[in-house]
Amino acid sequence: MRAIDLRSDTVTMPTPAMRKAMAEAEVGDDVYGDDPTVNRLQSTLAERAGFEAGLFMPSGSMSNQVALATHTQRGQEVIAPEGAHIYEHELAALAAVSGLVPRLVSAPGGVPSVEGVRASIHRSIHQAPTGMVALENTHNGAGGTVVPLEVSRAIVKLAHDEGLPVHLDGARAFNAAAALGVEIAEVCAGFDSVSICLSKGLGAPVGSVLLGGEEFVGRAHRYRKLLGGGMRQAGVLAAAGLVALETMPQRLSEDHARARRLAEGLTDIPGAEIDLASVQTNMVYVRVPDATAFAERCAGQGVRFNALGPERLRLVLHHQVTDEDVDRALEVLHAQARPVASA
Ligand code: TLP
Repeated sequence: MRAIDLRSDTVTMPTPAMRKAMAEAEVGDDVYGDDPTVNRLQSTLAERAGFEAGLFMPSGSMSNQVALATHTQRGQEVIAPEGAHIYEHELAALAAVSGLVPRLVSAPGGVPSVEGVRASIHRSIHQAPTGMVALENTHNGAGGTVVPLEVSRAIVKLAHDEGLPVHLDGARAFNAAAALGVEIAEVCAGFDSVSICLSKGLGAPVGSVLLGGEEFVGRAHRYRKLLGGGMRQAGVLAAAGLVALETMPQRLSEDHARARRLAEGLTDIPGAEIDLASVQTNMVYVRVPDATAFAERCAGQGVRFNALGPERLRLVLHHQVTDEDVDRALEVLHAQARPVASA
């Protein structure tokens, strides 16, 4: 029986339309700016999201780190919400590559407060100066939660009033747009740069696009090269990204509906705790007593998901997971759950 893979939306395979577009892609040397398909991907997403320019990147991590490097100077602080991917999951690249220090702000449900950001801005001679603010929407570490637009707009305004640039890790910005029922440009409005991934819920095999103004993207180009991200005939990959942009955003709400059904079906598992309010897009986080052993038992029954800590599971929905898969996942998780030992 086919395994059901809920480890991440990064596990998705390219669709037949993507593979066809890849085979037929017109290409050139993108380090010289000569790849017409890469250029089309960059301008298509930039226009749709409301930016002057875009830069195709091999990964979301590189896209974020190039943005941080381009916006800041060494020795500065980056204000970010607790649990931010740029800090938790990018191997301290912000320190190793750009010489930055994170200043994490409390973010219940993935949403930092304007006051929290304001209180974290440093100007004193005794402290590392604040160089920029970074937000994440949806917020992966909080369960794929959506940052309300009024909050992100207020934080962007505060940062700009303070003369600070603001980057959005919008790896799943299309999921945020789908959950909010708005266009991607609204999620991105006001930010100085946004990184959008094509290889998560949108299903392309590789890539992310860093969006910003012409001048910013011009400078970002240098850091992409510095990090080894110049990709030559990358149109083969960009072609899949273009198909992803055309065909996938409109179906993300199906993943969100399946995530909700999965979450609701898991609430009665003995010993499991789910905060249904945090299930806003395509992720379900569950607290269980022995997460790793539980995940291993379920993997043995063909349902794969990640244990993120001793008591935390993450299950991620994506275009390869059907309604029947959700039913089967529910059966397996119920069957493999162990009753909590009574004291
Ligand atoms: N997230 C991955 C893992 O790294 C945790 C996942 O499975 O969710 N920003 C956000 C918000 C992300 O969730 C990710 C990937 C990235 C950036 C980095 O993207 P890649 O993997 O393309 O470098």
